[in-house]
Amino acid sequence: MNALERHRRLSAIWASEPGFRGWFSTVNHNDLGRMFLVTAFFFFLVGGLLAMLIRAQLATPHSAFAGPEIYNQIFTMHGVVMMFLFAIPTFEGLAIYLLPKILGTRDLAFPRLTAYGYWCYAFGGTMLLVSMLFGIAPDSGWFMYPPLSDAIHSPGINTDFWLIGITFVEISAIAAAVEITVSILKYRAPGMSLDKMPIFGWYALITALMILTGFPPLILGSVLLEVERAFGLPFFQADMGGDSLLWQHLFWLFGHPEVYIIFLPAAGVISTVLPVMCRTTLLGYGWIVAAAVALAFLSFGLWVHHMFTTGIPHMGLAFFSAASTLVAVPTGVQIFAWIGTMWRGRPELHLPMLHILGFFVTFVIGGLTGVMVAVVPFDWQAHDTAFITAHLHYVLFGGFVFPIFAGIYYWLPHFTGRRRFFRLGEIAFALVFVGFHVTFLAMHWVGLLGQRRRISTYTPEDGWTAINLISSVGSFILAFGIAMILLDVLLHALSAGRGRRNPWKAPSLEWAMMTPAPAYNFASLPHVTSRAPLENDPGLPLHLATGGGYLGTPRDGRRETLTVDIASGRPEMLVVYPANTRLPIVMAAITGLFFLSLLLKFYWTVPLALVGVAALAWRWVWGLGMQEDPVPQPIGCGLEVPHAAAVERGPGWWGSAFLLTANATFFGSLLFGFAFLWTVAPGWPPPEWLTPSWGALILGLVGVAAGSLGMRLAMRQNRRGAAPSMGLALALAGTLALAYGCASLMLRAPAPTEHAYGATLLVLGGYGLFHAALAALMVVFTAAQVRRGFTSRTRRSVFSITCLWTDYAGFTGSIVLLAAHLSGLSP
Ligand code: HEM
Ligand SMILES: [Cu+2]
Repeated sequence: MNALERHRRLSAIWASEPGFRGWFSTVNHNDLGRMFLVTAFFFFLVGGLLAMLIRAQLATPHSAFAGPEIYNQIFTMHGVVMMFLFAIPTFEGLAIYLLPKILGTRDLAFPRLTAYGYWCYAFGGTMLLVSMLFGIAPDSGWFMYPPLSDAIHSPGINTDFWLIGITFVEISAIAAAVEITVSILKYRAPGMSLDKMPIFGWYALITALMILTGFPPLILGSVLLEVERAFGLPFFQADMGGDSLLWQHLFWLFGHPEVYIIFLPAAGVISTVLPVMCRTTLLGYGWIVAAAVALAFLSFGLWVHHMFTTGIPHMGLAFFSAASTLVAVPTGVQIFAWIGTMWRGRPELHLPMLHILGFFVTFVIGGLTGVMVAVVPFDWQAHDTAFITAHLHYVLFGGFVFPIFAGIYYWLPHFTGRRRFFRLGEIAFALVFVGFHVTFLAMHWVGLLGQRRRISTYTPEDGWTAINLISSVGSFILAFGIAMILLDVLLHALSAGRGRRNPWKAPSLEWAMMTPAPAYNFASLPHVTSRAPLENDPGLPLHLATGGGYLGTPRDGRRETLTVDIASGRPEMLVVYPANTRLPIVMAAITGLFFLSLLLKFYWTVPLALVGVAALAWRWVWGLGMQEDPVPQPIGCGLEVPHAAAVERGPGWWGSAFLLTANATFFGSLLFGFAFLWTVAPGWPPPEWLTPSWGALILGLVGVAAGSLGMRLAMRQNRRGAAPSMGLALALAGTLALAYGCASLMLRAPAPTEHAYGATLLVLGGYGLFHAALAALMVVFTAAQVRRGFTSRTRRSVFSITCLWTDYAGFTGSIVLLAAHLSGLSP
C-alpha cells in the first residue's frame, strides 16, 4: 500500500460526516478542538464588548450610559464570560486539538466524552448569553457572595442563571480534565516515557489534575446556594446556623487554583514556543516540571488571601500571607528558566515571540503587584479598589491572553496549512500592548486614589476624571488591536497561500503530519526515543506516512490506536474508538433540559431528564460490549498487544478513577462545609439533633460490606469461569440497603429549612443515596452484560469498573452515615 492509498483508506475510516451536519455527530478531536477554540474566541469577543461598555461607562463622571442595575450585570457578565466561557475553554480546546498530536497518537481517550463536553459548554454558555439578552443576567459580581446573592437580597432569576449555567458549563471542564489526564497518562506514542514527554504535556496534565480537584468546591457551593435559594435550606444564613463565609471559602478554594489553571497552560505554550523562537532547547526541563507541580500544590493553600478583610484570626493571616509570597518562588524558577533559554539561544522576533515578550513585561508587573497585595496591611487598603482590578488583569491578560496569542500565531500554520503574508499582526500587537498598559496602569493609580471597583459612577470632585478617561482611551486602542488580530487571522485562514510543513523547524511531533491535520493524525504511530523526535530524525514524517510505524495497516474499518504503560511508554493495549454518533449532543441536550427545569422551576421535568440521561448513558456504554473474546493483535514492528476489552484496567477504569477523584474532592468539600458550620457558624448548636436510628445505621453499614464483598465475589466467580450471579445479587442487595440507610437519614433530618444542621444532613444523605442508587444501577448493568454474553474470563473489565463505583459508594456512604449519627449522639 503506498502513502496515498493509506491516506485514502484512513481518511475514509476517520472522516466526520461532510458539511455542517458533521458538527453534530463528530467525535474527532481535530473538529472538536477547533470548535472549542472558535466558540471560546467568540466568548472572548463578547467579554471584550462588555469590557468596552464598562470603560465607556467609567470614562466620565456622572455617566448616564448605564444605570447601576445594568452596570452590575455588565461587569458581572464580563468577569463570568472571561473566566468561565473564554479562559478555561480555550485551554480545553487547545489541549483537545494539540495533545494527541504532540503525544504521537490518533485521538484522545474518550472521543464521545469530548463531544459531550463541548455541547455542555455550548448549551450552558448559550443559557448565560440568553439571560443577558433579556436583561436578567447575573449581577452580584463574578464571585457571587451571599448574602448579596441569596434569595432575600437577589430575589430575581439572575443569580440562578449563574449558579445553574456555570454548573452546566463546569461539566465540560470536568469531562475535559478526565479526558486529558487519561490521555496523557495512557495514550502516548510507544517509547515516550514520561521524561520524554513534551513539556506542554506536563503542563496540561497538572492543569487537568487541578481542574479535577479545584472545580468541585465551586460546584458544591453552587449546588448549596441554589438549593438554599430554591428550597430555603439555610446554608449561608447566619441567623439559622449557616454562614455566608462558607461560600467565600468554597469559592476561593476553587478561585485561587483557577488562576493557576488559567496560567499553567499558558506557561506550557511559552515553554513550547520560546525555545523554537530562540533556536535552542528548553533550559531546565526537570526544574520547570518540578516548579509547575509545586505551584499546583501551593495554590491549594492560598485561598484565604482573598479573604484578608473578613476578620479571620491573626495566625491565619500570617500563614496565608507567607504562603502567598512563597508562590513567587516556583513562578520565579519558570521565569528564570525562560530567560536562560533566551540567553542561550538566538531569539528571532517572529510574531509569536513578540507576544511572549508582551507576556514577560506584563506578567512580571502583575506578579509584583501580587506580592504587594499578599502583604496584609497593604491589602486592607487596596482591597476592592481598582488597584485589584488592575492587578488581576496584569496577571490574567499578561499570563493568559498574550501567551495564547503567541500560541495561536505559532500553531496557525498547523491549523490552516497556510503561510502568513500580511504584516498586520505586528501592528496589532503594538496596539494591544500599548492599549493594555495605558488602560490598566492607569487603574492602579485611581485605585490608590480610592476608586472602588464595581461602582457605576463617580463625581468630578473625586478627582479621578482624567485618569479614567486615559484608561478608557487605552481600552479602545486595545480593542482596536484585538479587532486587527481577528482580521489578520481570518485573512490568513481564508486567503493565504499554502505553506511549508513545519515552518518554524520545531522538534515536536505535531509537525510530523500533513497540515491541516488529517482526521487520523498519523498514518502510522511513531516510536519515540527522545524529547525532540523531529530534530533527531528529519525523515520521520515520510517514515510515518509510508506506514513504517505502528498500526500502519488500516483494518476492518476500525479507528485504532495504542495505549502505553504510564511511566515507561511500553505499548500496552490496542484501543478501538467508537465512530461518529449524535449520542453526545442528544445527551447534552437532555442534560440541558435538567438544568433548565431547575432554572425555571419546572420540577416535574427534572426526574424525566434524569431518567433520560441515565438511559442514554446506559446505551453509551452498552455499545462497547463484545460477544467474542478478542485475540492479541499485531500492531506492526513485530509486536502484539492485547485488546483493551481483555484487560483488567481498560480505559474505562482509568476514566472512572479520575472522575471519582473529582467526586471525592466534592465529597471532601461537603464534609469541610459540615465541619466548618459546626465549629465556626454563629447559630450552633442546633435546636434539635438527629435521633439516631440504629436499625438504619446498621443496615446501611452491613449494606456497604455486602456491596463490596459481593462485587469481589462476582469477580472471583467470573475469573473461575462460573456465572457471577451470587456475587452480583449480594452486591445489589448491599447497595440497596445502603440506599435505604441514606434515604432514612434524609427523612429523619431535623427541620432542614429551619437550621443548617438539618439542611446539611439532608444534603449528605442525598449524596449517599445518589451514589448508592448509581452503584445499584451499575450492578444491574453488569448483570445485563453477563446475560447478554458480553463478559467472559477474558472480557472482565466491566467488573472492575463496577467494583470501583460500589466501593466508592460504600466508602462515602459509610462516612455519611457515621458522621450523621455521631453528631446525633454529641449533646
Ligand atoms: C479585553 C480587555 C479587558 C478590559 C478592557 C477589561 C476591563 C475590565 C474592567 C474595567 C473591570 C472592572 C469593572 C468594575 O470593577 O467596575 C473588569 C473586571 C474584571 N475582568 Fe476584565 N477586562 C479585560 C479583559 C479581561 C480578561 C481577559 C479577563 C480574564 C481572563 C478579565 C477578567 C475580569 C474579572 C474576573 C473582573 C472582575 C469582575 C467582577 O468584579 O465581578 N478581564 N475588567
Ligand atoms: Cu489568589
